[in-house]
Amino acid sequence: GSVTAALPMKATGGDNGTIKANGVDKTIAEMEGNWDDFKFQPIRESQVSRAMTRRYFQDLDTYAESDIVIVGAGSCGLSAAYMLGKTRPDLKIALIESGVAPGGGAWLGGQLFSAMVMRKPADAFLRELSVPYEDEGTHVVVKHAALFTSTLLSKVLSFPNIKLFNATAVEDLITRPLPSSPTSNNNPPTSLRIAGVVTNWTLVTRHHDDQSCMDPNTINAPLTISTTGHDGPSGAFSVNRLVGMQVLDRLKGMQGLDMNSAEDAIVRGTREVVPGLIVGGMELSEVDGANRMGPTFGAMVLSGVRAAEVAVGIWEG
Ligand code: AHZ
Repeated sequence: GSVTAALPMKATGGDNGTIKANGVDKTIAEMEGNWDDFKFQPIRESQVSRAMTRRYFQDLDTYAESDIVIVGAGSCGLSAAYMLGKTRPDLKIALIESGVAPGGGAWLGGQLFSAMVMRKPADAFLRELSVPYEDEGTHVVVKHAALFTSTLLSKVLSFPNIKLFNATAVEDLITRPLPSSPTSNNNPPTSLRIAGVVTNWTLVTRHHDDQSCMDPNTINAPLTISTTGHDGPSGAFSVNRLVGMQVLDRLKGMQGLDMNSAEDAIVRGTREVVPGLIVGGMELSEVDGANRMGPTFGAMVLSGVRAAEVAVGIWEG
């Protein structure tokens, strides 16, 4: 039908759409005061279904081969996505978030309080996003963490080369043996590279115990950035999997809270932990035995910035 026909799809991802009025489109001011004979444009239900499913399945097709997969859309993952979306519009970036709502722990400060603290120099990232803050000398304060997270999220979602797949869990990693590490029938490779992720609807991932035969989907990508947070019901996913695969001996485990050492350690430690897998944010504290920092978010955003920089460096060889 004519309504669904005007959807340009590019190989690098969907088109961002348009918000240009065509001259006959009403303004809000024209609607105000005229509600008695108010009527929406007509629609057939199938048009709604097709508008959603066509785009989604096109995205699944497009991003089945991604350039970079980011696992976890918390403050670190979103910051990495923002930097990659901005600096490398030529790359296809899939952002996989197991929750319905992206943002991880960044919708509130600590103990359900609203304000978000960032120690300097992470205030540079707030200026980059044009998020207003109060300057308290060594640190800055955003009046509500949701202002930071929603602004970051809206910018990330606006990049044409980033697709967020939410309500989608990464439930395994795709691996390839490194040339120096041949497989035998009895032994797993001693070293391997990560070559993408295995995904499933989160609702399915949570029901593998009581439903069988619900196999996953996959995304191939030469680089994965894992930012799934510290250990918990679903955190530290990729690094725990590396231990399960005997690629890492063990995780040192996140240490107690020390803001001063914790934030520096996470930013400094952000790196490619095994070939093809960069780890950032609090997931890294589980690998390195770094302290936690609690409700101060500068290390999360700068770890995201650094993870993006590491990814671009590897990409460019
Ligand atoms: O839903 C998770 C969250 O949004 C998502 N995630 C976890 N496992 C996943 C999987 N597949 C897809 N298998 C998955 N998504 O990853 C996101 C992690 O966000 P986060 O805010 O927990 O992590 P972060 O490292 O960006 O920020 C952590 C901030 C801190 S510090 C801290 C402390 O010191 O106590 N606590 C938090 C929450």
